[in-house]
Amino acid sequence: MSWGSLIRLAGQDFFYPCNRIYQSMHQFQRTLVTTALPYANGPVHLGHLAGVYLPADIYVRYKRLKGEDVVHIGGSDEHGVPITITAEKEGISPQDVVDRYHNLNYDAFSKCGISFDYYGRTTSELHHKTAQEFFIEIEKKGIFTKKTEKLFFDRKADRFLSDRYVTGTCPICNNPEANGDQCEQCGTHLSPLELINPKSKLSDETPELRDTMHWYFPLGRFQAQLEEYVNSHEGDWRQNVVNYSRTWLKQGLNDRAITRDLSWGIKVPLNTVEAVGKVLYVWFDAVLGYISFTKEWAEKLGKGERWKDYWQDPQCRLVHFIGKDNVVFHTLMFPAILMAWNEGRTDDLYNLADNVPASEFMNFEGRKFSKSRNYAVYLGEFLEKFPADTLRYTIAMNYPENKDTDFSWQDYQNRTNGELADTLGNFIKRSVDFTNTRFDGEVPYECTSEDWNSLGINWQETLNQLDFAFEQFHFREAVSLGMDIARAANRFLTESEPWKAIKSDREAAAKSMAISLNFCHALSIVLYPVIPETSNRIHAMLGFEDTIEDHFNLGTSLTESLLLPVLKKGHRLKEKSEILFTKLEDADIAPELKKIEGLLAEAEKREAGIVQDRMEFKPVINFDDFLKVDLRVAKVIAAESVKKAGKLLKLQLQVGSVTKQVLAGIARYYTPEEMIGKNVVLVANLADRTIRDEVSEGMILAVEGADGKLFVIEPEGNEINGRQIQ
Ligand code: B3M
Ligand code: ZN
Repeated sequence: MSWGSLIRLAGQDFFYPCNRIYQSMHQFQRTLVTTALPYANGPVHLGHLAGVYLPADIYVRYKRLKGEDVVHIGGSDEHGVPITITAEKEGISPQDVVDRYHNLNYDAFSKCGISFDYYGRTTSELHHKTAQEFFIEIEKKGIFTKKTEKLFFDRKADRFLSDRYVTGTCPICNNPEANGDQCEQCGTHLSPLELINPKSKLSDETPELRDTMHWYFPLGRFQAQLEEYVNSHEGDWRQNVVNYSRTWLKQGLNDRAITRDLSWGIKVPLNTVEAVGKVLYVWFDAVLGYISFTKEWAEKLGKGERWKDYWQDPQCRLVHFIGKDNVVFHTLMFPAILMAWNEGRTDDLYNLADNVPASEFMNFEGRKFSKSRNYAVYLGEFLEKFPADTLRYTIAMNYPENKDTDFSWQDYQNRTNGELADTLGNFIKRSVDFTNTRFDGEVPYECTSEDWNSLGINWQETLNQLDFAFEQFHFREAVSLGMDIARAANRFLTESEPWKAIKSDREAAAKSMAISLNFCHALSIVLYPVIPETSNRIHAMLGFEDTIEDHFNLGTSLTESLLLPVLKKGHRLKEKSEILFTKLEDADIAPELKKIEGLLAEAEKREAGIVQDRMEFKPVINFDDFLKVDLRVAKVIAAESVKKAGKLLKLQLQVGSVTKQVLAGIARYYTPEEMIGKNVVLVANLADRTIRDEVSEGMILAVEGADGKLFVIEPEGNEINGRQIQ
């Protein structure tokens, strides 16, 4: 594909003519990159790395290479109910929990070369202050609303129970262990009040309903502004990001409670009776963490006001790297909070995100990562056994940009051995070794710009494509292009056979080596955003005393480093080469494969266990009882998702001459479009039920398969619509 694009390599602009499809409308002077703040409630795994931290790191490293002003802010999300639940389970304080995982995750990221400029914590004083300032500003403007609601209260524990602290039977699928916010079995989002037989997780008692007042953020007030904001990014945001946001916008935005009755969190900063015992909702504070951490970064630099250049100067581009499950918090909720701050002000106005490159998910050996089932490879543990760069490379090659991808040990081994060791590593080592032994460790020839095209690839076009790929978040393409260059260079060296040529035509051999060495250098730069440690080792082998980072910090232009060969005749290499990548033997990954076998066997056992449980049949009913159930074949003639109940589909069923509306908890497994036209089995004489203000006039039959996935039962046959099932 040819991208006719604008390439802005530091200091120089190249306009590529032809069909230029990308040119930033806005010329930004600097970039602020943020990465989702992982809950300090567990270790980060490879799925997190793939979706958020590695792509962000590749992006910021590339921008630094270009000499751009870029700051990468991340940190731990240290509030929220799951943290207090962990603390209670382990009998330690929430502070202990967050200390443990903050340090663990920060270490893992550092080992992985994720280059944060600052990695903060939402428990910091400055963050509490910042979040409270936002609350006060919005409260002062009268934007919040207050509502009194009935909430479950545990008398024994003497406290209100947030959603996660209540469990009970799911009204949709009868799962007896549904959570107050969601039923894990059918995926329906619930409110604790919808649970049948609610119980407190703290005391196992039946909680009582008590009145409690909370502050609400009226998202709907910003509906029009948010629509305009999202629409203005159609085309430059990923389609999934626009779609997720639009789904919410279409449903109409509602008030969201932004306070909770909890002791762990940021106190509501008011001296009123109402505020006693209330903290800010974790998502309200977490997104503001990006701002607080930028302030802390600036303070650490000794330039306290510098954070404003990144948040309040429209010349700064703001980019949030997140996973797809966090989209609306970053495209609707956070922007709405900032809009509320900005409203009526003329100074200290905040920028809204320019882009939100949300990833899809990377699975692990064909299944979803699951922290609760321990089906995961944790980053820190991985890096105790294997090097960071081979992981970074493999993950970049499987970047879940617009569809879910998979990490497998086999793929990791293949890429390490075939691509990194045999292609890249081998090319570099052969180039350096041969020059050392045959040319006394000196670049033996002065390459001309013509020689620079010897690989048979259009170099300028390749750089152009690379720039486009890095800038537009197409990281898989960027790294693939890098590896294509390595392949071409390796082929060039093999085909030019300097080891033979040197006997008859020393100058020809010298030329091949000089070209090869210059491509070693180019590869070290091009691949630096993905494999920075290796790039620096190549840099050292090529005889540079500094690091690649120093090089570019001192203002070396990327254009000069790549557009023409830079290693001049006579440039001295380091005397000794090193092996860049150690191949992975089958024996190295065998224990890992074994571990997965164990995990999969466990999962299967668990699933079989579910089937086992079901063999304990319900109490006997007599035939007449059974005959009371009227099962009919029905056809789905219309289907749509249900407002406020993301897991429900509203189906219109044709049953003979009658139509019925049924709400089914299957939205996670079927799109409305997939359902239309299907034959289903309907319990046609079930009493009506109202769920989320919608009437359901029956039920359709489905069966749960592996991983809790529901399959709708689809009867086949001719002219069976409306027929009774017997
Ligand atoms: N901690 C949720 C998550 O880790 C949340 C992200 C906050 S980003 C401001 O998925
Ligand atoms: Zn359920």
